[in-house]
Amino acid sequence: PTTHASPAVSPAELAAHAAYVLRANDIGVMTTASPRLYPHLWSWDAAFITTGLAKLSVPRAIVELRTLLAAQWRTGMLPHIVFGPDTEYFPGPDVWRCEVAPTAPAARTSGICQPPVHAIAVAHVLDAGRRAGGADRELAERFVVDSFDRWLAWHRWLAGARDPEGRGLLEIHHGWESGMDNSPRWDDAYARIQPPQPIPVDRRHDLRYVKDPAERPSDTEYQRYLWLIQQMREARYDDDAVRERIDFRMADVFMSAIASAACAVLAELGAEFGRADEAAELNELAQRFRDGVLGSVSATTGLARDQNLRTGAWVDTESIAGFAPLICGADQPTLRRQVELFTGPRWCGHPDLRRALPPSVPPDSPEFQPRSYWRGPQWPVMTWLFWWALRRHGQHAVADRLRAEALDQLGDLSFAEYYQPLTGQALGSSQQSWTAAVALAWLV
Ligand code: 9YW
Repeated sequence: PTTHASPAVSPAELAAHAAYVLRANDIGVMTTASPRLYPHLWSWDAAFITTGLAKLSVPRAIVELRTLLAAQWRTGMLPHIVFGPDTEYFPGPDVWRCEVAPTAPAARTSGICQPPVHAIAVAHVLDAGRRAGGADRELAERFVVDSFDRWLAWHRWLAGARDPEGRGLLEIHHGWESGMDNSPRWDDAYARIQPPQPIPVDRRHDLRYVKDPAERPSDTEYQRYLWLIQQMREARYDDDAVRERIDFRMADVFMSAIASAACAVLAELGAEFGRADEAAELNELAQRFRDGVLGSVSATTGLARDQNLRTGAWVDTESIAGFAPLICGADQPTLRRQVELFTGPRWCGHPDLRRALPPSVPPDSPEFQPRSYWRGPQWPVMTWLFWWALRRHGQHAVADRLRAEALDQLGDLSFAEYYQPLTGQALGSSQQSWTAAVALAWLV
Protein backbone atom coordinates (compact mmCIF):
# COMPACT_ATOMS: atom_id res chain seq x y z
CA PRO A 1 0.00 0.00 0.00
CA THR A 2 1.08 3.60 -0.52
CA THR A 3 2.31 5.11 2.69
CA HIS A 4 1.57 8.67 3.61
CA ALA A 5 4.74 10.44 4.61
CA SER A 6 4.66 13.75 6.41
CA PRO A 7 6.69 16.57 4.89
CA ALA A 8 9.29 17.95 7.25
CA VAL A 9 7.75 20.82 9.17
CA SER A 10 9.47 22.66 11.98
CA PRO A 11 8.00 22.50 15.49
CA ALA A 12 7.23 26.22 15.25
CA GLU A 13 5.29 25.73 12.02
CA LEU A 14 3.37 22.80 13.44
CA ALA A 15 2.50 24.74 16.60
CA ALA A 16 1.41 27.77 14.58
CA HIS A 17 -0.89 25.66 12.43
CA ALA A 18 -2.31 23.97 15.52
CA ALA A 19 -2.99 27.34 17.15
CA TYR A 20 -4.76 28.46 14.00
CA VAL A 21 -7.04 25.38 14.06
CA LEU A 22 -8.07 26.11 17.64
CA ARG A 23 -8.63 29.76 16.80
CA ALA A 24 -10.72 28.87 13.75
CA ASN A 25 -12.89 26.43 15.73
CA ASP A 26 -13.45 28.95 18.53
CA ILE A 27 -17.05 30.16 18.42
CA GLY A 28 -16.84 32.42 21.49
CA VAL A 29 -17.18 30.52 24.73
CA MET A 30 -16.60 27.10 23.25
CA THR A 31 -14.25 25.43 20.81
CA THR A 32 -16.20 23.10 18.58
CA ALA A 33 -14.80 19.56 18.45
CA SER A 34 -14.39 20.05 14.70
CA PRO A 35 -15.65 22.65 12.24
CA ARG A 36 -18.36 20.69 10.40
CA LEU A 37 -18.67 17.14 11.71
CA TYR A 38 -18.95 18.10 15.40
CA PRO A 39 -20.10 21.74 15.70
CA HIS A 40 -20.57 21.65 19.51
CA LEU A 41 -18.61 21.13 22.74
CA TRP A 42 -17.86 17.52 23.69
CA SER A 43 -16.95 16.91 27.30
CA TRP A 44 -13.66 15.03 27.05
CA ASP A 45 -12.67 16.93 23.92
CA ALA A 46 -13.07 20.16 25.93
CA ALA A 47 -10.63 18.84 28.53
CA PHE A 48 -7.97 17.92 25.96
CA ILE A 49 -8.61 21.17 24.09
CA THR A 50 -8.03 23.07 27.33
CA THR A 51 -4.55 21.57 27.72
CA GLY A 52 -3.72 23.03 24.30
CA LEU A 53 -5.49 26.34 24.88
CA ALA A 54 -3.60 26.77 28.15
CA LYS A 55 -0.42 27.12 26.06
CA LEU A 56 -1.96 29.98 24.09
CA SER A 57 -4.07 31.84 26.63
CA VAL A 58 -4.78 30.92 30.24
CA PRO A 59 -7.98 33.04 30.37
CA ARG A 60 -9.33 31.40 27.19
CA ALA A 61 -8.52 27.93 28.53
CA ILE A 62 -10.49 28.72 31.67
CA VAL A 63 -13.47 29.89 29.58
CA GLU A 64 -13.61 26.47 27.91
CA LEU A 65 -13.89 24.67 31.23
CA ARG A 66 -16.34 27.22 32.59
CA THR A 67 -18.64 26.62 29.62
CA LEU A 68 -18.67 22.94 30.42
CA LEU A 69 -19.19 23.57 34.14
CA ALA A 70 -22.11 25.90 33.40
CA ALA A 71 -23.85 22.89 31.84
CA GLN A 72 -23.25 20.58 34.82
CA TRP A 73 -26.35 18.64 35.85
CA ARG A 74 -27.72 19.07 39.35
CA THR A 75 -26.61 15.51 40.04
CA GLY A 76 -22.97 16.48 39.37
CA MET A 77 -22.83 14.84 35.95
CA LEU A 78 -20.92 16.68 33.23
CA PRO A 79 -22.83 16.04 30.01
CA HIS A 80 -21.07 14.55 26.99
CA ILE A 81 -22.29 17.32 24.65
CA VAL A 82 -23.02 20.97 25.36
CA PHE A 83 -24.85 22.20 22.30
CA GLY A 84 -23.75 25.46 20.72
CA PRO A 85 -25.96 27.68 18.59
CA ASP A 86 -25.58 25.50 15.48
CA THR A 87 -28.75 23.47 14.96
CA GLU A 88 -27.12 21.08 12.54
CA TYR A 89 -26.38 17.89 14.40
CA PHE A 90 -28.00 14.53 14.83
CA PRO A 91 -28.93 13.47 17.44
CA GLY A 92 -29.53 17.01 18.66
CA PRO A 93 -31.43 18.44 21.66
CA ASP A 94 -34.79 17.50 20.08
CA VAL A 95 -33.81 13.84 20.32
CA TRP A 96 -32.23 13.99 23.79
CA ARG A 97 -35.06 16.18 25.21
CA CYS A 98 -33.24 16.51 28.54
CA GLU A 99 -35.90 18.93 29.76
CA VAL A 100 -37.85 15.81 30.86
CA ALA A 101 -35.27 15.44 33.66
CA PRO A 102 -35.75 17.53 36.80
CA THR A 103 -31.97 17.49 37.29
CA ALA A 104 -31.05 18.86 33.84
CA PRO A 105 -29.33 22.25 33.60
CA ALA A 106 -30.65 25.27 31.71
CA ALA A 107 -28.06 24.75 28.96
CA ARG A 108 -28.94 22.43 26.07
CA THR A 109 -27.02 19.20 26.62
CA SER A 110 -27.06 15.48 25.96
CA GLY A 111 -28.10 13.16 28.80
CA ILE A 112 -25.00 10.98 29.14
CA CYS A 113 -21.36 11.56 30.15
CA GLN A 114 -17.84 10.91 28.83
CA PRO A 115 -14.53 9.91 30.48
CA PRO A 116 -13.53 12.30 33.30
CA VAL A 117 -10.21 13.68 32.04
CA HIS A 118 -11.06 17.19 33.25
CA ALA A 119 -9.00 17.39 36.44
CA ILE A 120 -5.94 16.66 34.32
CA ALA A 121 -6.82 19.70 32.22
CA VAL A 122 -7.28 21.84 35.34
CA ALA A 123 -3.76 20.89 36.47
CA HIS A 124 -2.43 21.91 33.04
CA VAL A 125 -4.13 25.29 33.33
CA LEU A 126 -2.55 25.81 36.74
CA ASP A 127 0.88 24.85 35.39
CA ALA A 128 0.55 27.20 32.44
CA GLY A 129 -0.62 30.03 34.72
CA ARG A 130 2.33 29.53 37.01
CA ARG A 131 4.74 29.44 34.14
CA ALA A 132 3.37 32.68 32.74
CA GLY A 133 3.19 34.34 36.18
CA GLY A 134 1.45 37.61 37.02
CA ALA A 135 -2.23 37.90 36.21
CA ASP A 136 -2.32 34.46 34.57
CA ARG A 137 -1.02 32.87 37.71
CA GLU A 138 -3.59 34.61 39.85
CA LEU A 139 -6.40 33.73 37.47
CA ALA A 140 -5.42 30.08 37.29
CA GLU A 141 -5.08 29.72 41.05
CA ARG A 142 -8.40 31.43 41.62
CA PHE A 143 -10.00 29.14 39.06
CA VAL A 144 -8.77 26.04 40.88
CA VAL A 145 -10.17 27.33 44.17
CA ASP A 146 -13.51 28.46 42.65
CA SER A 147 -14.16 25.34 40.59
CA PHE A 148 -12.84 22.68 42.98
CA ASP A 149 -16.26 21.77 44.38
CA ARG A 150 -17.70 21.35 40.89
CA TRP A 151 -15.03 18.83 39.90
CA LEU A 152 -15.46 17.12 43.23
CA ALA A 153 -19.22 16.85 42.62
CA TRP A 154 -18.52 15.31 39.20
CA HIS A 155 -16.21 12.69 40.68
CA ARG A 156 -18.62 11.96 43.53
CA TRP A 157 -21.43 11.53 41.04
CA LEU A 158 -19.38 9.03 39.04
CA ALA A 159 -18.55 7.05 42.16
CA GLY A 160 -22.13 7.09 43.47
CA ALA A 161 -24.25 6.77 40.34
CA ARG A 162 -21.89 4.66 38.24
CA ASP A 163 -20.22 2.47 40.84
CA PRO A 164 -22.89 2.28 43.53
CA GLU A 165 -21.52 -0.95 44.99
CA GLY A 166 -17.95 0.36 45.19
CA ARG A 167 -16.44 -2.33 42.95
CA GLY A 168 -13.98 0.12 41.46
CA LEU A 169 -15.32 -0.08 37.91
CA LEU A 170 -17.57 2.62 36.47
CA GLU A 171 -20.53 1.51 34.44
CA ILE A 172 -21.68 3.13 31.22
CA HIS A 173 -25.08 3.03 29.57
CA HIS A 174 -24.12 3.89 26.03
CA GLY A 175 -21.01 3.22 23.94
CA TRP A 176 -20.78 6.99 23.41
CA GLU A 177 -20.04 7.40 27.12
CA SER A 178 -16.76 5.51 26.62
CA GLY A 179 -15.70 8.01 23.94
CA MET A 180 -14.84 4.95 21.79
CA ASP A 181 -18.22 4.73 20.14
CA ASN A 182 -17.99 1.68 17.88
CA SER A 183 -15.06 -0.10 19.49
CA PRO A 184 -15.35 -3.91 19.23
CA ARG A 185 -15.30 -3.77 23.05
CA TRP A 186 -19.04 -3.15 22.78
CA ASP A 187 -19.95 -5.49 19.91
CA ASP A 188 -21.30 -8.33 21.99
CA ALA A 189 -23.34 -6.02 24.22
CA TYR A 190 -24.83 -4.21 21.22
CA ALA A 191 -25.55 -7.48 19.39
CA ARG A 192 -27.90 -8.41 22.25
CA ILE A 193 -29.93 -5.23 21.84
CA GLN A 194 -33.00 -5.46 19.62
CA PRO A 195 -34.91 -2.17 19.35
CA PRO A 196 -38.61 -3.17 19.53
CA GLN A 197 -39.44 -0.99 16.53
CA PRO A 198 -37.34 0.33 13.66
CA ILE A 199 -35.78 3.69 14.50
CA PRO A 200 -35.28 6.14 11.62
CA VAL A 201 -31.65 7.04 11.04
CA ASP A 202 -32.23 9.08 7.87
CA ARG A 203 -31.16 12.32 9.56
CA ARG A 204 -27.57 11.17 10.05
CA HIS A 205 -25.41 14.22 9.92
CA ASP A 206 -22.02 12.54 10.02
CA LEU A 207 -22.33 10.89 6.61
CA ARG A 208 -22.66 14.27 4.96
CA TYR A 209 -19.15 15.16 6.09
CA VAL A 210 -17.33 11.84 6.04
CA LYS A 211 -17.77 10.60 2.50
CA ASP A 212 -16.64 7.01 3.00
CA PRO A 213 -19.27 5.33 5.22
CA ALA A 214 -16.70 2.63 6.06
CA GLU A 215 -14.96 5.21 8.29
CA ARG A 216 -18.12 5.65 10.38
CA PRO A 217 -20.47 3.41 12.38
CA SER A 218 -23.18 1.60 10.36
CA ASP A 219 -26.94 2.35 10.31
CA THR A 220 -27.66 -0.77 12.39
CA GLU A 221 -25.21 0.54 14.98
CA TYR A 222 -26.95 3.94 14.91
CA GLN A 223 -30.38 2.32 15.43
CA ARG A 224 -29.14 0.81 18.67
CA TYR A 225 -27.46 4.07 19.72
CA LEU A 226 -30.80 5.84 19.32
CA TRP A 227 -32.79 3.13 21.05
CA LEU A 228 -30.65 3.55 24.17
CA ILE A 229 -31.32 7.29 24.14
CA GLN A 230 -35.03 6.53 23.99
CA GLN A 231 -34.76 4.21 27.00
CA MET A 232 -32.95 6.90 29.01
CA ARG A 233 -35.41 9.57 28.00
CA GLU A 234 -38.32 7.35 29.07
CA ALA A 235 -36.62 6.98 32.46
CA ARG A 236 -36.34 10.79 32.59
CA TYR A 237 -32.58 10.39 32.92
CA ASP A 238 -33.02 9.31 36.53
CA ASP A 239 -29.76 7.55 37.43
CA ASP A 240 -31.33 4.68 39.39
CA ALA A 241 -34.14 4.14 36.89
CA VAL A 242 -31.75 4.13 33.93
CA ARG A 243 -29.42 1.66 35.65
CA GLU A 244 -32.36 -0.68 36.18
CA ARG A 245 -33.85 -0.44 32.73
CA ILE A 246 -31.17 0.22 30.17
CA ASP A 247 -30.21 -2.60 27.77
CA PHE A 248 -26.54 -1.54 27.77
CA ARG A 249 -24.74 -1.80 31.12
CA MET A 250 -21.01 -2.18 30.78
CA ALA A 251 -18.28 -1.72 33.37
CA ASP A 252 -15.83 0.42 31.37
CA VAL A 253 -12.26 -0.29 32.41
CA PHE A 254 -10.70 2.59 30.47
CA MET A 255 -13.07 5.18 31.91
CA SER A 256 -12.35 3.75 35.35
CA ALA A 257 -8.60 4.16 34.81
CA ILE A 258 -9.09 7.75 33.71
CA ALA A 259 -11.27 8.35 36.78
CA SER A 260 -8.53 6.96 38.99
CA ALA A 261 -5.87 9.21 37.44
CA ALA A 262 -8.15 12.25 37.55
CA CYS A 263 -9.10 11.63 41.20
CA ALA A 264 -5.39 11.46 42.07
CA VAL A 265 -4.70 14.72 40.24
CA LEU A 266 -7.67 16.47 41.85
CA ALA A 267 -6.49 15.18 45.22
CA GLU A 268 -3.10 16.84 44.60
CA LEU A 269 -4.86 20.11 43.83
CA GLY A 270 -7.06 19.76 46.90
CA ALA A 271 -4.07 19.08 49.14
CA GLU A 272 -2.34 22.16 47.80
CA PHE A 273 -5.32 24.46 48.19
CA GLY A 274 -6.37 23.62 51.74
CA ARG A 275 -8.90 20.88 51.07
CA ALA A 276 -7.19 18.07 52.98
CA ASP A 277 -10.37 16.10 53.78
CA GLU A 278 -11.53 16.11 50.19
CA ALA A 279 -8.02 15.22 49.04
CA ALA A 280 -8.13 12.15 51.27
CA GLU A 281 -11.54 11.18 49.91
CA LEU A 282 -10.28 11.59 46.33
CA ASN A 283 -7.18 9.51 47.02
CA GLU A 284 -9.42 6.75 48.29
CA LEU A 285 -11.46 6.94 45.10
CA ALA A 286 -8.26 6.87 43.02
CA GLN A 287 -7.24 3.71 44.84
CA ARG A 288 -10.70 2.15 44.49
CA PHE A 289 -10.76 2.63 40.72
CA ARG A 290 -7.14 1.48 40.38
CA ASP A 291 -8.03 -1.70 42.27
CA GLY A 292 -11.03 -2.17 39.99
CA VAL A 293 -8.88 -1.81 36.88
CA LEU A 294 -6.12 -4.12 38.13
CA GLY A 295 -8.69 -6.70 39.22
CA SER A 296 -9.96 -6.89 35.63
CA VAL A 297 -6.58 -7.82 34.10
CA SER A 298 -6.60 -11.22 32.39
CA ALA A 299 -3.80 -13.48 33.57
CA THR A 300 -3.72 -15.01 30.09
CA THR A 301 -3.48 -11.89 27.93
CA GLY A 302 -2.18 -9.35 30.44
CA LEU A 303 -4.83 -6.89 29.25
CA ALA A 304 -7.48 -5.13 31.35
CA ARG A 305 -11.10 -5.98 30.54
CA ASP A 306 -14.57 -4.49 30.54
CA GLN A 307 -17.42 -6.46 32.05
CA ASN A 308 -20.95 -6.86 30.79
CA LEU A 309 -23.11 -6.19 33.85
CA ARG A 310 -26.21 -7.62 32.16
CA THR A 311 -24.60 -11.05 31.65
CA GLY A 312 -21.65 -10.96 34.07
CA ALA A 313 -19.25 -11.86 31.23
CA TRP A 314 -15.77 -10.33 31.01
CA VAL A 315 -14.94 -8.99 27.56
CA ASP A 316 -11.76 -10.46 26.09
CA THR A 317 -11.91 -8.47 22.83
CA GLU A 318 -8.56 -6.79 22.27
CA SER A 319 -8.56 -3.00 22.15
CA ILE A 320 -6.48 -0.09 23.34
CA ALA A 321 -8.61 -0.08 26.51
CA GLY A 322 -6.67 -3.16 27.59
CA PHE A 323 -3.87 -0.78 28.56
CA ALA A 324 -5.97 0.94 31.23
CA PRO A 325 -3.34 0.08 33.90
CA LEU A 326 -0.85 2.32 32.08
CA ILE A 327 -3.29 5.20 32.63
CA CYS A 328 -4.01 4.68 36.33
CA GLY A 329 -0.69 3.15 37.35
CA ALA A 330 -0.02 -0.32 38.69
CA ASP A 331 2.31 -2.47 40.77
CA GLN A 332 5.74 -3.03 39.18
CA PRO A 333 5.13 -6.51 37.66
CA THR A 334 1.84 -5.41 36.05
CA LEU A 335 3.36 -2.18 34.80
CA ARG A 336 6.33 -4.04 33.33
CA ARG A 337 4.13 -6.57 31.53
CA GLN A 338 1.85 -3.84 30.19
CA VAL A 339 4.77 -1.79 28.86
CA GLU A 340 6.20 -4.89 27.22
CA LEU A 341 2.91 -5.68 25.51
CA PHE A 342 2.30 -2.06 24.55
CA THR A 343 5.68 -1.66 22.87
CA GLY A 344 5.75 -5.26 21.59
CA PRO A 345 5.09 -6.77 18.13
CA ARG A 346 1.29 -7.06 18.47
CA TRP A 347 0.84 -3.38 19.37
CA CYS A 348 3.06 -0.31 18.83
CA GLY A 349 5.92 -2.52 17.61
CA HIS A 350 3.82 -4.30 14.98
CA PRO A 351 5.98 -4.49 11.84
CA ASP A 352 3.13 -3.43 9.51
CA LEU A 353 2.41 -0.16 11.32
CA ARG A 354 3.42 3.02 9.50
CA ARG A 355 4.31 4.57 12.87
CA ALA A 356 4.96 2.97 16.25
CA LEU A 357 1.82 4.38 17.88
CA PRO A 358 -0.99 2.54 19.66
CA PRO A 359 -3.72 1.40 17.25
CA SER A 360 -7.27 1.35 18.67
CA VAL A 361 -7.39 -2.37 17.77
CA PRO A 362 -4.22 -4.37 16.98
CA PRO A 363 -3.62 -5.40 13.34
CA ASP A 364 -3.64 -9.15 14.07
CA SER A 365 -7.00 -9.06 15.82
CA PRO A 366 -9.97 -10.50 13.86
CA GLU A 367 -11.87 -7.27 14.63
CA PHE A 368 -9.20 -5.01 13.09
CA GLN A 369 -10.52 -2.61 10.43
CA PRO A 370 -7.81 -0.10 9.53
CA ARG A 371 -10.14 2.66 8.30
CA SER A 372 -13.01 2.31 10.71
CA TYR A 373 -13.00 4.80 13.57
CA TRP A 374 -12.36 2.97 16.87
CA ARG A 375 -11.75 -0.39 15.18
CA GLY A 376 -8.12 0.06 14.21
CA PRO A 377 -7.10 3.66 13.44
CA GLN A 378 -4.59 5.54 15.60
CA TRP A 379 -5.98 8.55 17.48
CA PRO A 380 -3.40 11.27 18.32
CA VAL A 381 -5.38 12.29 21.39
CA MET A 382 -5.08 8.75 22.80
CA THR A 383 -1.35 8.79 22.11
CA TRP A 384 -1.14 12.00 24.15
CA LEU A 385 -3.05 10.51 27.07
CA PHE A 386 -0.71 7.51 27.17
CA TRP A 387 2.28 9.84 26.90
CA TRP A 388 1.03 11.89 29.85
CA ALA A 389 0.32 8.80 31.97
CA LEU A 390 3.55 6.97 31.09
CA ARG A 391 5.58 9.95 32.24
CA ARG A 392 3.58 10.16 35.43
CA HIS A 393 4.44 6.53 36.13
CA GLY A 394 8.15 7.01 35.40
CA GLN A 395 8.20 5.47 31.91
CA HIS A 396 10.04 8.34 30.27
CA ALA A 397 11.80 6.47 27.48
CA VAL A 398 8.57 4.91 26.18
CA ALA A 399 6.79 8.25 26.49
CA ASP A 400 9.52 10.10 24.57
CA ARG A 401 9.30 7.64 21.68
CA LEU A 402 5.52 8.09 21.51
CA ARG A 403 5.87 11.85 21.38
CA ALA A 404 8.45 11.74 18.58
CA GLU A 405 6.34 9.37 16.45
CA ALA A 406 3.17 11.35 17.12
CA LEU A 407 4.74 14.65 16.11
CA ASP A 408 5.92 13.04 12.90
CA GLN A 409 2.34 11.87 12.26
CA LEU A 410 0.98 15.37 12.93
CA GLY A 411 3.48 16.83 10.46
CA ASP A 412 0.95 16.32 7.65
CA LEU A 413 -0.83 19.37 9.12
CA SER A 414 -4.29 17.87 8.55
CA PHE A 415 -4.97 17.56 12.31
CA ALA A 416 -7.02 14.51 11.48
CA GLU A 417 -9.40 12.90 13.89
CA TYR A 418 -7.68 9.53 13.34
CA TYR A 419 -5.10 7.86 11.07
CA GLN A 420 -4.99 4.64 9.07
CA PRO A 421 -2.32 2.79 11.05
CA LEU A 422 -0.80 0.79 8.19
CA THR A 423 -0.50 3.59 5.62
CA GLY A 424 -0.55 6.71 7.77
CA GLN A 425 -3.45 8.20 5.82
CA ALA A 426 -5.44 10.93 7.59
CA LEU A 427 -9.08 9.90 8.16
CA GLY A 428 -12.37 11.21 9.61
CA SER A 429 -12.65 14.91 10.21
CA SER A 430 -9.70 17.18 9.55
CA GLN A 431 -8.99 20.31 11.65
CA GLN A 432 -10.10 18.30 14.68
CA SER A 433 -9.63 20.49 17.75
CA TRP A 434 -8.29 17.91 20.18
CA THR A 435 -5.68 16.80 17.64
CA ALA A 436 -4.46 20.39 17.31
CA ALA A 437 -4.58 20.78 21.08
CA VAL A 438 -2.30 17.84 21.78
CA ALA A 439 0.20 19.17 19.24
CA LEU A 440 0.34 22.39 21.25
CA ALA A 441 0.47 20.56 24.54
CA TRP A 442 3.51 18.69 23.25
CA LEU A 443 5.30 21.57 21.59
CA VAL A 444 4.74 24.81 23.46
C1 9YW B 1 -19.85 10.75 17.18
C2 9YW B 1 -16.04 14.50 19.33
C3 9YW B 1 -16.42 13.06 19.58
C4 9YW B 1 -15.48 12.36 20.57
C5 9YW B 1 -15.72 10.86 20.61
C6 9YW B 1 -15.69 10.31 19.20
C7 9YW B 1 -16.72 11.03 18.34
C8 9YW B 1 -19.09 11.52 18.20
O1 9YW B 1 -16.43 12.41 18.31
O2 9YW B 1 -18.01 10.81 18.81
O3 9YW B 1 -20.48 11.34 16.31
O4 9YW B 1 -19.86 9.55 17.20
O5 9YW B 1 -15.90 8.93 19.19
O6 9YW B 1 -14.75 10.24 21.43
O7 9YW B 1 -15.64 12.90 21.84
O8 9YW B 1 -14.72 14.60 18.90
